Amino acid sequence: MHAPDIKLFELAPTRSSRVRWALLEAELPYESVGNDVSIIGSAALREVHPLGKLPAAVIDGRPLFESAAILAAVADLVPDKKLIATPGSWSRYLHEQWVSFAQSEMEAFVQSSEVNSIDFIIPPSQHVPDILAQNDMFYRKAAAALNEALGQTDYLVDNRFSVTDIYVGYVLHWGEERHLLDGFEHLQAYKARLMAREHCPWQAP
Ligand SMILES: N[C@@H](CCC(=O)N[C@@H](CS)C(=O)NCC(=O)O)C(=O)O
Repeated sequence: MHAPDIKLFELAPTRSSRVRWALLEAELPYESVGNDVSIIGSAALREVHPLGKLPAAVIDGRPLFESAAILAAVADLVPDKKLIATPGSWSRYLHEQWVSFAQSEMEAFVQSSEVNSIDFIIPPSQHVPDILAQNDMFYRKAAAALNEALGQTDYLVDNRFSVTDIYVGYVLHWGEERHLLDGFEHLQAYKARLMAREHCPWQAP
């Protein structure tokens, strides 16, 4: 296999850390572009991501955005590492299931809470503070279901660490900042399992 040429637009604490972690697990070298807040919305990033958001990647000259898509592309580059279920297998659909679940039922709500409480994305005059309690309620509803699932298994797909866990783990990491994992012992144990891994880039909140 030729070594793929990979550029990652990133900023350490953001969702781009998912991709950084996957690249470290994959042992694939890459060029880090940005790692400074000025990269967000820049002309260079907009050439790869239409909204100028992170992460974005260029793999062998082909642009790709959305952290879930980039994780899958990276993991598929190194099938021997088994960082994602085989394409076409039922396990791959379980990967899609948990990524979609985490994205739509959990991440969307913490993202909305963040947008409505910091002045970086939109000015405070546009904040809707009343939305925060509702966001927390929806997040915790989904977190309860995930907590139950993780009472049965250490990792989400085939009980083996994969990029599915990197994707979902970040959603938990984010929720933990808002104390949304309180009372969910299986989620806390899972999060601790992920944080104990050598390449996990996240710091305890
Ligand atoms: N669904 C996207 C989210 C991308 C996203 O919103 N990234 C944030 C950083 S974590 C960003 O670049 N925000 C800047 C902005 O909203 O202008 C993904 O997972 O890649």
